[in-house]
Amino acid sequence: MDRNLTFPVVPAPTKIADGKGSPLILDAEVSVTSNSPAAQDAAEYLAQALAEVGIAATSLTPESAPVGTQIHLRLTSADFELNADGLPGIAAESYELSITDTGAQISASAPAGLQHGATTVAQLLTQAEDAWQLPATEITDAPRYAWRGFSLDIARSFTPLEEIKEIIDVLVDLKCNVLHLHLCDDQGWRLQIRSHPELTTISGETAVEGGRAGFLTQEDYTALIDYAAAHNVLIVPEIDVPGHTHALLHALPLADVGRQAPDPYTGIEVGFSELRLDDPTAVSILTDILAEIAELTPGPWLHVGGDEPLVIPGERYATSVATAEKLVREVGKKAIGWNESVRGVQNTKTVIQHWDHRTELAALANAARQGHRVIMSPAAHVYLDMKYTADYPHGQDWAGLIEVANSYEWDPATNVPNLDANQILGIEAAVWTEKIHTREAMFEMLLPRLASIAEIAWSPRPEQERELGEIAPRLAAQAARWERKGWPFYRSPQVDWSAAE
Ligand code: TNX
Repeated sequence: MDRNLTFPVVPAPTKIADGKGSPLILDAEVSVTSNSPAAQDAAEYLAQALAEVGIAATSLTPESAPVGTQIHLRLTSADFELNADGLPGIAAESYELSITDTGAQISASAPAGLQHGATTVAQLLTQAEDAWQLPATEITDAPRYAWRGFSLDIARSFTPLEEIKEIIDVLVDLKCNVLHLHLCDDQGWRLQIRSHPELTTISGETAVEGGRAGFLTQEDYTALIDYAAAHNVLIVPEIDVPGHTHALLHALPLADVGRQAPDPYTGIEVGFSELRLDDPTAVSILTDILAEIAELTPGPWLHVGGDEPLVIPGERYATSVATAEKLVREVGKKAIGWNESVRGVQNTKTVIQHWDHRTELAALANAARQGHRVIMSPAAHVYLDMKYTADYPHGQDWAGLIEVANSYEWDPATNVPNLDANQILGIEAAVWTEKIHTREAMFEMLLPRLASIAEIAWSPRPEQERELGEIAPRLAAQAARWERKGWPFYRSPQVDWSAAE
């Protein structure tokens, strides 16, 4: 087995040098030091991870004198900026970690790299003879894809702010860096919009049957962005149009296209609603919404949905997509659209998010050939609202059952025939919440499968096809950590959880 699979780290690091020498024993005080104030978030994160298992660790500012064992965070560059995609980029997320029996050092050219080194250290901790220790090693690590995301549907069933922050903690632990928020759908509207308060005063109160209602105030949303940014995670908001818009139409009846306010929708069917973007009132409402969200969102993206236009005539759908794409540009952002958007997009800067294995594959490959970049979210592998097994209590099964093996044994570079792999920006997993209504269920859907997907997104592609056996022992090794953190996970029979106990 490759050396880089032997340590209990998920996603597997790119390169682990042979660890010779004695481990670093952490039985006394530990100082997490750094050479720059910009390293402070990562230093605090690491000190907290050490403290979580009972190690007497503190993070120090660059000026203070260290006490006890030192873990040093070294920024090798003074200037780092997010790139045009709002991401640190592959070089800035890379890091080196060196551990000897006297101390450890993480070096990186940007805070994001230090953060990733810190999560590796946290996962490398093992307990031996009453003291925590780290193995002697040299790790050089870098992500395969720049975009390693998770899409969370807070529209069908709401996820409150504190739970979204916990989900960000999970993303960070797995070196993921994008949280895409599906903010509205037929069943509810989840972000306060000051120019149209009815969106949340009315449709913030509705949800799918059995789901949670509620919404994020603009202060909540900003707090979420700040929390994410401190952990090097980019927030991508989605306003899904022209379909999936029943909650908007329920809150803001558009009389001039002949609509009365329809009743709230609490079912789980998709594809029946339409916001008519050939109507100036609808366009002006959408403009207000996108402008407000653009103002609140530092990241460069506005996702405008475009999925499942099942009742919308083809030409009108294509024009609607082009209109939404243009409005996004006018408020100074870049657009992302689901698969179907290839029927209407005009600008090759617009990113296409692939999800449906049943349609649009040739058109997707063609769009990539024209220059569109693609985010890979193939439902059969990464839609984590799919059940693990037929009798699993939560979730759906329209894209098939996704046991841990299905989440691991695939590759984005070969998933869509004739898709130019160079156009793949990265991967996004998703949880849709028609049937996921509690924190417990959400975490069980995520873990362990999100760890598999994070590994595909981060670790180099192996020469052989991936096999579950490569990751299973390392998933088992996370169980004790997940339990300590209070993160529920599914004890899939495909993983021998006792191996790590
Ligand atoms: C398909 S993914 C959808 C969602 C549903 C999901 C359920 C996508 C772009 N559309 O509206 O919630 O399936 O798994």
